[in-house]
Amino acid sequence: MIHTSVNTLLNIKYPLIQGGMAWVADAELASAVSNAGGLGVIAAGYAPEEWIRKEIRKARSLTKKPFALNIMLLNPDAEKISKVAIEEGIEVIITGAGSPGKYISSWKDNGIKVLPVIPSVSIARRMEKMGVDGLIAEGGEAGGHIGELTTMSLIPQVVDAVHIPVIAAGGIGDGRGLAAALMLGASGVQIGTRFLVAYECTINRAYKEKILQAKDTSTIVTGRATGHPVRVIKNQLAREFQQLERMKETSFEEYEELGKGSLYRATREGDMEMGSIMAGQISGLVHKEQSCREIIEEIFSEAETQIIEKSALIQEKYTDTIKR
Ligand code: TUI
Repeated sequence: MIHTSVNTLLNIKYPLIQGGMAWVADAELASAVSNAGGLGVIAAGYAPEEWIRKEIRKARSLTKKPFALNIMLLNPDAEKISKVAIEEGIEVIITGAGSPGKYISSWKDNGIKVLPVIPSVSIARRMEKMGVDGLIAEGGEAGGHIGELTTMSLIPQVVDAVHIPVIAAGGIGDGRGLAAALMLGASGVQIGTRFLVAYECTINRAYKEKILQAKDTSTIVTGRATGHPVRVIKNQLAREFQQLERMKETSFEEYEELGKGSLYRATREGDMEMGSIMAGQISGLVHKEQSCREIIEEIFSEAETQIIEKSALIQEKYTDTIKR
């Protein structure tokens, strides 16, 4: 069994956190992941306060296990969402796209564990000083809003810089990815893209088909010029974003106008041309639909096999001829 500090910290069977994907991660997905032994996550994203409260209550009715709320800090309503989380007795808060500094004391006072997503060593250090419980270090292979570094370079550098558990995210989609993340020093993984095609994931059918059909080069990063780079599957909207970026005079407002509501259009309405199909580079590896339980159990059994096989290579004194 793969058992780390993350199992103990979060009181879960497998050190795996589901990605907090906005307009994707609802009560149904979160409770399925938690019931399967991972940490399910409801993503607040840009959703209305009442939707968030309703999903938290629904998840409580679907699982007795802990689950998290992901608060995307670019949302101007983050303060209100923080209040909802406290009122509803959320056990774990994951933050993205900003610093949770001003909320930490009230979250800690309410016994909430805090795990920020971070894209660099300097931000990791700053958040450790704020008293967070662990860090989710996310490489640019991930879908959605991303940082500059790759998972391979980011994880070991963050692990060396801090004394709290580090969870790896970005580009991890199977047991090999999990085993590699553990080798880099991570104590767990956060996986998003693979759960997009879970039976319990309620997004539009067309979105799932895009992931199932994706290949290694299907995603691109748009919005670097705005300072908010976002990884998406290529489509008409992504091409229009790229065109705007080539025209230097394009204002931030023009980007915003093109992006507004685009994630909802893709995930819920199935608009595959003018919707924003956020997904990670590992989409090319995701070929089959499964239940959350099948996904998680397969990932962990594959990682265990990988670790046992690779250590057998060493024990057999093949140390200088490792070819696999
Ligand atoms: O947040 C994400 N991924 C996301 S959020 C999202 S919703 C969205 N919709 C439209 C446009 C943009 C986003 C879709 N995907 N990942 C976590 C993440 N956090 N990646 C990078 C960061 C991050 C970046 C800077 C965290 C902290 C940070 O700086 C904090 C500081 O103190 O400066």
